[in-house]
Amino acid sequence: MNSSIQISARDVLLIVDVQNDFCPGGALAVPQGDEVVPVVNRLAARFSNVILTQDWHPAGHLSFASTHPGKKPFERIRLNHDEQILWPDHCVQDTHGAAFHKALHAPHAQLILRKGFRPDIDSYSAFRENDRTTRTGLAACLVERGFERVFLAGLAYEYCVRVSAVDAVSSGFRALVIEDACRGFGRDGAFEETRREFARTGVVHLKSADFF
Ligand code: VGL
Ligand code: ZN
Repeated sequence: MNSSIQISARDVLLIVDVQNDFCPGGALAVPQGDEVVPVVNRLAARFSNVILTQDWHPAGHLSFASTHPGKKPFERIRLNHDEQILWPDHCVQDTHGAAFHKALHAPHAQLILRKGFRPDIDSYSAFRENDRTTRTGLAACLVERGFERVFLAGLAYEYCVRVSAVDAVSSGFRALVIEDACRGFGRDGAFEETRREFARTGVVHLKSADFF
């Protein structure tokens, strides 16, 4: 049994990308992605400080396969800074797919951090875009607010949750991922690789039961 977690004023819950397109029926559905919603809702009710992230791409975004003639979703292309996986069009600004799941309930959320809005840079992380240099401003915001621990939940475990958690640590925060409040695609050993990276970088794993 883990000892239960005491939440303080220096803690923030970061709810990552609980949007229609990442849930069953969406354009880039994470299997059972919608199952995080009740878990996240229960957790959010425990935290005074909640921040939501929202993947928020313009039409024709660089990460969309449809932007690259002849390319198909899930193919990879080489960019100056990195390799880019090409995704189906998803989370296009101001569409139903980009909206939060309708049962997500965190009315006291204090900030909605939109990311991936630059046409030519993808952003998995809530802290730093995929060129790894463009900052989103979230770290400065959390510092100014006096937060020390960032608890993470949401979608997708091995993409946006993973990179946000690792970047939280490299931005000077403690990062704690609430595993059963996340779902991922789970291709090719991605969960194991993510857990190894968490172990290496000091990201802590928790279960939602640790809060209740
Ligand atoms: C995500 C792929 C593309 C995520 C966002 O939220 O994990 N994954 N855009
Ligand atoms: Zn995206």
